[in-house]
Amino acid sequence: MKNNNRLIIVSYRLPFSFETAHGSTTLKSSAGGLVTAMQSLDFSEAEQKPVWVGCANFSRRTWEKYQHLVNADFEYVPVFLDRKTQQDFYNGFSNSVLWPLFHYFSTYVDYQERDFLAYQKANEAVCETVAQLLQPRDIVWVHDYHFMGLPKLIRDKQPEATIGFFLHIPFPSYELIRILPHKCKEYLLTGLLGADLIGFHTNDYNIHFLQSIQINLGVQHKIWKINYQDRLIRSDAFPVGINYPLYHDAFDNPDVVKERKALKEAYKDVKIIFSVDRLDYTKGVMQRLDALEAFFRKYPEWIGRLTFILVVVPSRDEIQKYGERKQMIEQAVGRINGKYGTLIWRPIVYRYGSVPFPQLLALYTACDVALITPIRDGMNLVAKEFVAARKDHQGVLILSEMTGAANELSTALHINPLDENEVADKMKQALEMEPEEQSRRIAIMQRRLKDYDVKKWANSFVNCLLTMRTNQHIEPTPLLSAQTDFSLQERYGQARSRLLLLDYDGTLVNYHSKPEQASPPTEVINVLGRLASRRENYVVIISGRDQQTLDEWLGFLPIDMVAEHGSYIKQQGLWRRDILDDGSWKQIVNPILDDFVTRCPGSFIEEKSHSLAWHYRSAESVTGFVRSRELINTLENLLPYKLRVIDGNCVVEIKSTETDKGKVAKQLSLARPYDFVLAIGDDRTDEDMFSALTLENQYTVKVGPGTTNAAYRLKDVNEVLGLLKDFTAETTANPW
Ligand code: GDG
Repeated sequence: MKNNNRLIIVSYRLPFSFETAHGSTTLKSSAGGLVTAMQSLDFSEAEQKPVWVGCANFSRRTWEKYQHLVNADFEYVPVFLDRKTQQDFYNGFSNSVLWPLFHYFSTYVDYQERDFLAYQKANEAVCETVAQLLQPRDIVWVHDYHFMGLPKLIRDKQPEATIGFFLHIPFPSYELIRILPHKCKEYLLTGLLGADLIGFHTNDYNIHFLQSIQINLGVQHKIWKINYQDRLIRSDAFPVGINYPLYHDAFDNPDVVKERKALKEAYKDVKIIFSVDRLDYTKGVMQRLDALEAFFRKYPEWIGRLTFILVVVPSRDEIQKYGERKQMIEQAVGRINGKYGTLIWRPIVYRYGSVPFPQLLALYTACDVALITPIRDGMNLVAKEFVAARKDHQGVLILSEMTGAANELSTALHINPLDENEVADKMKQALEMEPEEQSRRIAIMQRRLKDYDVKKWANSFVNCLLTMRTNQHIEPTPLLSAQTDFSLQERYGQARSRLLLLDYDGTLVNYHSKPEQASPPTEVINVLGRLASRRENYVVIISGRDQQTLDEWLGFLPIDMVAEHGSYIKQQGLWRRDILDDGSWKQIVNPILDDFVTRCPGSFIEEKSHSLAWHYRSAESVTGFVRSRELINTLENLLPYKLRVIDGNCVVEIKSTETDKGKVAKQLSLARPYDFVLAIGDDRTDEDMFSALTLENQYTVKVGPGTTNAAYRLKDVNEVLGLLKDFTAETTANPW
């Protein structure tokens, strides 16, 4: 990485540990996807040595005595947690709650309050360490589910810090996130929102995250950009790559060649199927063994003609679910070997323990088939490494469609890991595949892996993070009342022809739990009447309401009106329809809304000529909000019907895309050469109007808080009425 910002990596694990045997201590490298990815980065052109902060699984004394054994690529900073915190944080909340939940193993979740406290404590301890190291131009890159609270903790201490977060495991559907106690959800999601950039392996994970913050925190996004507490945050997909040349060139590495020769010799009479994973229930090892059994059952002619080399790397063995898994795997291996093996042939060669790099590469390059069957996997680097290693363009990859890698490795044989018959059939297809076909498939995948390798991944993440930082601060929309060098009243006073576009609900009158009761008070009628009586003024009420209601409430005033967001326009006393939509889509949408009314007590449907609105203002607030998110998700499938779903203020409205307030506002503003155009509104639909009016003499005002395209803001309905009254009290003599 070529960069003059120092990189501080934070991950649970440091890439090494110390092992003491027979009185001597040696350094042991850690295996695992994250470590592999980080160690593949090239910092030779970086101006400052990168720092790696992680939890120590060795004592302070060991570190002081043996830190000289560690390579000098990084400045390593271990964080020492007390044993209990470490245990509850790592084995507890991280690996008995987050890991199973995020991999959709919700029944494996074992939530304990003390573990969550330890998780917070560990995040705080790491935050302390990072805060002490942090210099102004540093980039902090936090990795994985162990430290989801960390970005916010760092941000609270150092508001100007540049912080990225990358999740190496799946981010599950919000339905899974719902399972977590409220305080955990809030801690984790607001924790992540402390970052400037949040990265995931796939778009699906990103969308799940965005839905979760919307549903749980009410935080919206606009095309992957989140405006949160006046900061702009981006969340996006960055599929992790591998160090392509390392794996590709290893084919000719003398140690690998030697090991491969030995393997080929040992297995010269059989085909080799290979797999390697950490011992983890997500990796689908049991399903793989079931599939092997199914394969021998279905295709007995293969008995005695293949060997499955199964390498399982120890992992998290203090957690019961992992210990159990080991026993289950070993029993299944014993059963299959006992059932199908002969005195001179064993179907499975099982190794429990990690293998050195040359041996791993020899296995990648000697095998005929790599069988990778996770039930869920954020990415899966093994699949990518296998493909990259095949410089000979031979070998077939069988890959679970439940891995993030399946998105990129399109010419692998994809399988559903639960379908043992399908896996068995694909094994047969792989074992019998012609060399040309193998080569064609491998070549396509290699191109992708070579183009988007680990360096590209890290660079695109860091560059995107730096860009976010540069564009970061959002100027909050200024309050009209706080303007010192600009007076809207003055501009109004100086203008000789004015167009006033005023939204109704939430702008001229406050929201009412029953919309039909929000009739205009005398104060509003008076102010509108006075404004409309000035010959320079053209006053238009631009609303989502229907014509009848607007007519009944305001029809006697000398003003024009726009109903149903532009579907009807009343000018010179006559209503005209401005839309072709025949409303036939309502037959489809109405039953869906009915269902939501039943499931959300207090909500109701309002039917208008060209739109349907589901109001949830009177429903219990959390239920209403959650149901509204569900409804929006459901309705998104209707977009082919040329419908627009508007996420309004306690209302979800469905209308034709033919017209909106923006189109009408533009049309009205162009009808005459006005020298003062003012649009005031409070809701999502008014944003169309604000975006459409951008000329110098066009003034847009949003009522209330929230992101907006408007140029100014007023606090509430009272301020709107105050402004309009100021206009009517205008004494400035018109020069014309
Ligand atoms: C997490 C996510 C995501 C394994 N055994 C040996 C060994 N390894 C190396 C492999 C590979 C890495 O460990 C395993 O990576 P995976 O991606 O397959 O799986 P996780 O450890 O679960 O990683 C995963 C990853 O993070 C990166 O974001 O892909 O979805 O779960 O590099 O080569 N290396 C050696 N001997 C072994 O025995 N030398």
